[in-house]
Amino acid sequence: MLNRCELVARAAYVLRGNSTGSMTRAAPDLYPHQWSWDAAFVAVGLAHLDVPRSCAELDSLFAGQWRTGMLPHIVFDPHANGYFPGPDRWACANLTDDAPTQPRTSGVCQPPVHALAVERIADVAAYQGGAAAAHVKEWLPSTFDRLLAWHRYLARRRDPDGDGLLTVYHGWESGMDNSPRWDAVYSRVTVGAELPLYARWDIEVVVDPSQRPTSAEYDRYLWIVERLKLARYDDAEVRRTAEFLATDVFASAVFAVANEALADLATRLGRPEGAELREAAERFRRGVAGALDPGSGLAVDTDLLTGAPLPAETCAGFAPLVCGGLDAEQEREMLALLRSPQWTGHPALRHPVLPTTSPSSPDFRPRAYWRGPSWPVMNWFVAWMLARRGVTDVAEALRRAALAELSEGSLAEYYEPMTGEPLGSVDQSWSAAATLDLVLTHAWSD
Ligand code: 2M8
Repeated sequence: MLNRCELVARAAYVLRGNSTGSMTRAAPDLYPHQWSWDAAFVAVGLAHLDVPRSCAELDSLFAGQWRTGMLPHIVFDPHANGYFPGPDRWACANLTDDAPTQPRTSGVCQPPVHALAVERIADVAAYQGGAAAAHVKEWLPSTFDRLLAWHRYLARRRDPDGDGLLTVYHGWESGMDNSPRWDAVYSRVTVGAELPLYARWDIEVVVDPSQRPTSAEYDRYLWIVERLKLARYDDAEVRRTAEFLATDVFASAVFAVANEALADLATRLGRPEGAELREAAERFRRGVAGALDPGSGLAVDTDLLTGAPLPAETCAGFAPLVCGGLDAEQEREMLALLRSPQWTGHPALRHPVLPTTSPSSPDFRPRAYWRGPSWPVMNWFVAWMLARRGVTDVAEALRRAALAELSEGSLAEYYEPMTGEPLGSVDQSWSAAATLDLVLTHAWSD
């Protein structure tokens, strides 16, 4: 077990090792490119070490921003090979002028945590003062513009009817790829014989296939990519032809609170968009609160092709705790559920962390990627959002549990929640970032 100082040193070493100079690989072998929400989280970790490098991380990601404002889920490193599907399979710039030709990118997006990362980076820089604070002051105005374009893309194209819930076109967009949240939606996706052949990279790196999605799941992932390509990644055409179309309650909660952070930034920069952003924050907060399922006590996604709710006992159901919006009693009940034996209070858990699926659910698989393991990045993010909303006792309990899990030192992508066994990739960048922020923010905010 590493102590706090050793953990911080280890995390800094991992981020240094995964850096190509201006971008950080999400993981050394499994994910040799820059992923969107990973990059935002990594930038927060880096801020504690080197503020200009942290800003450069986000600049590198934003270099891949589409003309529509969409921030793609992968910005490919031209010097890295291996990962599948790579830029040739996505073929974005061949199919639409909205995609940049350089850097090459994927054609879907991920949860919009970026404005929250920028808020945190600005706070860390302000704490450090001097050159760090001066650097961020220079960097913020152009970053605000890029974030605004990203938020307008989401508000307009991913919630065209204004009900305060973002639409996703692929499970990858949720970041929780094989979560039981999406089982019913995927079960209706029929893979055509014309799916081009492919070879998976992930199971070359993670040799125990039970820790990764199945082949049948991968076929569907790749099939949806082909459907998006047929629609030339055009949002209206995708909606018209999609086989996978759902609301994402967790991404919507992220978006609510990210709009609030961006509105605060607008005020700070004297920009006129503050009211528009606060209105968006309220609209999505209402949308998320309205998705509460009184039966399970969790918020649920909706299958937009059938109109059916998608009940699942996953960590995404706690979305209202990320953004607020419940009435006082509902909030109390949701916090009690979070701490109950169904979740962080489950007696068999090694640490009181938040597993990705409830250990009491029939869907729970303790080693299977987003179907049960505990993810340091989720524990950190939920603790951070709770603390941001002033729910400090629950945030602190989660923070301690996350650090206890991480202190075995491999900074794994995810953990078997009953045994604490590290799973997936080791030296995962966002687990290192989580470690740095969980230890160091606490140190300076005390
Ligand atoms: C995982 O997703 C990628 C596809 O985007 C994969 O499995 O190949 C997810 O955990 C996702 O949330 C994460 O951003 C990405 C990189 O860490 O890996």
